[in-house]
Amino acid sequence: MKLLKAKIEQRISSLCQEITEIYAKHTQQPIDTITIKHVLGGMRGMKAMVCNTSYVDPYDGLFISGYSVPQFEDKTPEEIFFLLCTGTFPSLEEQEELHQELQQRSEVPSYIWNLLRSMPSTTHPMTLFSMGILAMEELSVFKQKYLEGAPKSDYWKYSLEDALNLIAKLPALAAGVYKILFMNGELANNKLNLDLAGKFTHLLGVNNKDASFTNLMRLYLVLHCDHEGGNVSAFTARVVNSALSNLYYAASAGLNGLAGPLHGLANQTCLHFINSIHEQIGLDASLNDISSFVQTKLDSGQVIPGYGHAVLRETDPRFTSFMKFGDTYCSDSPYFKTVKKLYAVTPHILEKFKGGKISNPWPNVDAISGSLLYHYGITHFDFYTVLFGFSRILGFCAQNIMARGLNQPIIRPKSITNEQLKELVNK
Ligand code: FCX
Repeated sequence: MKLLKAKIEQRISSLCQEITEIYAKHTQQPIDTITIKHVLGGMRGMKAMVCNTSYVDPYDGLFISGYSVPQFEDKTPEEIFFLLCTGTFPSLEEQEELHQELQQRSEVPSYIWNLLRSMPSTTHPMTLFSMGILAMEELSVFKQKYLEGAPKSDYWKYSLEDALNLIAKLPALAAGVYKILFMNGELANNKLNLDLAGKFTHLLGVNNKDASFTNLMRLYLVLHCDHEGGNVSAFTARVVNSALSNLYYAASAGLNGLAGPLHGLANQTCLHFINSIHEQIGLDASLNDISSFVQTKLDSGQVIPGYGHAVLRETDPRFTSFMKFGDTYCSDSPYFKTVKKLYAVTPHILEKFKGGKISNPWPNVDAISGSLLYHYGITHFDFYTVLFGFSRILGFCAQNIMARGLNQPIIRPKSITNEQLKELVNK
């Protein structure tokens, strides 16, 4: 992986230089004010870390190295991983090198399958996926090199090794989890020379003759790859890796955060929500019926999954990107149609809810992704978060390769007690 390594090295060197200059001249310069709202409100919005892989604008959504969603939605997950790590799209030669690297590293050790098969069949797919990654931790090159006394300046190189080894195995691991839990458990040939999305759909064996399904998976893996540094899963992965726990530990931990219903699990919950509409009202529910359904859920204290966001203040461009795909390939799907109806009514209801307390009434990516997967025959909703996780690991890896390259220290914010808080506000 000579070419990828050289590009990352270049980027690290230039980012390091910038950071060194900023640090030397402005060490004590305030860039934000920490208020009580930040301290008691999940630190949302507080500028407290650097992340160069991506940035989320409240209105224009995700940017990867300056490229907005419409500018990268037609790329492959491999190209996006390259972009996250290096800040540039790969040349054809760089793409080929990365493809070969991933192809060579794709075999999942057999003990992982034994482990996953030994779990109760009621285990959540995300648990198996996270366990599988955690159990591969013994393969960590970083861990080995650290024990051998590798210099700090080389840490990112071993993180890169771990990243490639891990990412290469994700199609087989994710498809294997699905097959073990929902099919006959027999695993297909993982040796075929395919890209990440193609390999996943081939190994999954659901609808894999339909090229548009593989295209959907490509888009899915691209759109969920990263969402700057402060979201629950990426931040968790960063914190864990900052203790120099290797990328397998960090990715597994990040996935455990992604598994929450306020974060990645929302895509599963959205499908349950749509199903309840279909069961209680019917496939052809009118906009009025859907409005009443949403209002009733809100009145009973429930969250409307797929709507709202901690950072975004407009319709998530990732939602829009999936909408374009749905209009082209899934326009007859009752699930997709209900997503569109929900989009027509929900923001107006949320805007008024609790006297306008909701910061963002617009849909996020989770409001639509599952309806497209369902259309292509992935009907086990609880698997959807695994696919979110598969994609988000690209971001975890890139963020932590950068963090090690920039020699970022262990993350350790200070907590205070109520007593101390009272003293501070009464000063
Ligand atoms: N339905 C009902 N109430 C909602 C809501 C929704 N979709 N979104 C926000 N609210 C409520 C909050 O619960 C809060 O009420 P409270 O003060 O009584 O507790 C109030 O509105 C203000 O919250 P707000 O500041 O707008 O939002 P937060 O930053 O606190 O929370 C999330 C952001 C994403 C957690 C919230 O909007 C939510 O729960 N959405 C539904 C779940 C979801 O779609 N999650 C996926 C998000 C994302 F895309 C991802 O991480 O994958």
